[in-house]
Amino acid sequence: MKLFGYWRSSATYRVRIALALKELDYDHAPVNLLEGEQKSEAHLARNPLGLVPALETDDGAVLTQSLAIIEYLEEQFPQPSLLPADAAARAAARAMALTLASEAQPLMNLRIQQYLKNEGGFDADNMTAWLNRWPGSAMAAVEKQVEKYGGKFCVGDAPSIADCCLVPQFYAAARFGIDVSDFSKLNEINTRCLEHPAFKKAHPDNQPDAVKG
Ligand SMILES: N[C@@H](CCC(=O)N[C@@H](CS)C(=O)NCC(=O)O)C(=O)O
Repeated sequence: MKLFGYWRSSATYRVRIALALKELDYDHAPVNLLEGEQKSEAHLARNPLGLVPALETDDGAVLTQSLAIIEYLEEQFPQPSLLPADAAARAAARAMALTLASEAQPLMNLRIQQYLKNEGGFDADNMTAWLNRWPGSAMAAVEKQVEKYGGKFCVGDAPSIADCCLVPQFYAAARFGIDVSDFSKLNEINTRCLEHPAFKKAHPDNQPDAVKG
């Protein structure tokens, strides 16, 4: 398999965590977002939305959308499972993943921040307020869900698709100044995940295209 992505992209990071938890090998194919490579003809052929990640499978299929890719990996490589056995817990894990991937991260994406700055006249303070208001409130909702379903990880005591989304969201929150100090359960789980070997392997700093310093 070949993963087209970017070291600091949250959505790519989610897929890297899933691949690492399932101990799957793959090739890295960096797409440099700061140089606009996501809008190149070659990448648009992979993903017409002009976003990363995209996963090329061993059969030559090219998959997009991080959660769809993780569900594909789950179906093709079921063990260890990233979905809880209990149906309600499984729905909770998917709900947390969706809240982070569709309610939080899209509102802090590069193209959105560029639009707010260049066409919306946002200065640094407006941007911080936006990020805390929208992605921050989605994270607050996940804190409540984790209070109900969480254990050592977001749902129960094993890493799931929800943790694949939580850790990249924390990484992005730190980069962009979202205050996470009220999210005590999420902080505890994020810290535990960061000590897990699969999450370490998937960390942005440990990627071949990482820019040091
Ligand atoms: N819903 C998509 C989101 C993908 C996405 O937003 N990717 C970002 C990086 S995390 C991107 O490619 N941004 C490029 C840009 O904004 O131009 C997924 O989960 O895969």
